[in-house]
Amino acid sequence: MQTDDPVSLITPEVIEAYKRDGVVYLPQALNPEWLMLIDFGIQRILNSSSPYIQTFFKDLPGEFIDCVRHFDVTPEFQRLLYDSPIADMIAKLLGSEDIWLLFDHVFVKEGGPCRRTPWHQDMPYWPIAGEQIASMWITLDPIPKEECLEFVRGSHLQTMYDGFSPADAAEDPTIGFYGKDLPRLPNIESERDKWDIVSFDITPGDVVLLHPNTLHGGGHTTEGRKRRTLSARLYGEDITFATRPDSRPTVPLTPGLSQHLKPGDKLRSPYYPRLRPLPESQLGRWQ
Ligand SMILES: O=C(O)CCC(=O)C(=O)O
Repeated sequence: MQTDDPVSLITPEVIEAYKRDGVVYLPQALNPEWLMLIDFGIQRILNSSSPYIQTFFKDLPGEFIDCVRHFDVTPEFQRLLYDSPIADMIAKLLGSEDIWLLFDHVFVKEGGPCRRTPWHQDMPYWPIAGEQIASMWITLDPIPKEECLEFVRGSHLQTMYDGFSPADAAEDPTIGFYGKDLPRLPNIESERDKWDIVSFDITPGDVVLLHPNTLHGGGHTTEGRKRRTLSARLYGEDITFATRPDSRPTVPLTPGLSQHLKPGDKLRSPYYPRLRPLPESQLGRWQ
């Protein structure tokens, strides 16, 4: 049963565990209203002709669909991210009264067995630096821990590696995204016992708070299983613009970013809407 006050789940112990482990599992944090909005939002995106949808592993019966940043065109996600407890939970977790949305990220695995999401960190793909950042990983379907996202505890405090290259992932999941300046990913899957890997049995309503420098990889899905996930990436006051190796664009595509910001500037852009305190523009709609 869900709590009436999800923000109260962010206890001092949870804040401490997030800082130490870079990952925290919170059972039954979100009620069915918010899950329904995510479901409708995902359906809207998948039924659209958005250029920000990609399908990986096209050679397999199961599809792995990745959808980046649909907030502006998905009213369900607007209501979810402005009105649900998500922003308040992350504000408390990060100790920042000001909270912005970096982007919404949807992952769908369905239609048959689907390969693992390769081990990676998110931080190398994003043009940011700072501490006050978290993703809330919310899956709509019940899944056993073997098919859940898996995490290397404490790895957010260690090396930032290159990302994996989606086009090469089936051949070798350690081939670099940028291919320069950052160390190549270790092959975690081939030496799992050397890493402190955790994952969780998921019941709808459960969420995982994930630091984007934590190494994580998604379990495969088996026949008949479907996994629909929203990762909401939110950040606080101390996050600044940072550059990455110049061989590939960062995620999400943000027109004007390097024209308006220099490395070290606070990350402020119309592409990253403020969620807390609720912006004047949102209050204005109610007057
Ligand atoms: O759900 C997955 O398989 C991948 C999720 C992921 O990489 C993320 O949320 O950052």
